[in-house]
Amino acid sequence: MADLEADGHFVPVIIVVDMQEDFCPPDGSLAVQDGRSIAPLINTLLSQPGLVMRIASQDCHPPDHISFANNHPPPNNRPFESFVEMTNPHPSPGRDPETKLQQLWPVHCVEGSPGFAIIPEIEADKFDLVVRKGKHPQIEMYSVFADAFGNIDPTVTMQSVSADVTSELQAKGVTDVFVVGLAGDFCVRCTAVDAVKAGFKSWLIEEATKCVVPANWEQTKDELRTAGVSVINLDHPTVRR
Ligand code: VGL
Ligand code: ZN
Repeated sequence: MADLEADGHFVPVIIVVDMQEDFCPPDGSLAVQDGRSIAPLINTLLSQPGLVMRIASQDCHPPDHISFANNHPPPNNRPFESFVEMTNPHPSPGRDPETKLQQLWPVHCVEGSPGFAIIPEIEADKFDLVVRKGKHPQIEMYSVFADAFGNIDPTVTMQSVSADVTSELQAKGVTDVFVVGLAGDFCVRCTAVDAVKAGFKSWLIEEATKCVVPANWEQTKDELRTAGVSVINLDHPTVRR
């Protein structure tokens, strides 16, 4: 990471997103192809000196979470395929549209279940903070910074997430956020985009993520770059905005 310090002031953190059993083969209910294989690289990144914080997130849902296909009636309840309307239970004027289409998933990462656990291949003792997100039954939360409606009021977001990550990073004077983990096209993408929105330089390390739908990754990368995220490769930490 030393070669990224070009413009002087560099206070980096890493956010390791959702390296949980349910997102990993062989048994995860929402297993991402080769998801487990990125653990050694993530451990290497975690041991880089100079990181002021090492943060993990855990997807953390109640059994009645809106994203679970089996919480909706047929026929529109096919995991991966169906979408349902999700309404912001905390409307506030002048904000994002108050309904969104929510993609449905198999039951995953139910708090306390085996699939909720961070995989043992990850050196979890290195984390300073473990953030649990997606706790509110009626709201999806892919990003560790904000829920699907962009709610930012702590009285609202703290029903969804266990920590106010933006404030934690600001308190440490963080400049740069490195995002890795699972899944590249969902929680990693949303976290990297929201890091930009929160005012940080946001880097997504391509070799340290895997996608639910790998075929869409090239397009996802274009969208990430448009949103201001630097998608980088470790052997070529070149920025293409
Ligand atoms: C995720 C789908 C549903 C993720 C979480 O961690 O990318 N994807 N919940
Ligand atoms: Zn989830």
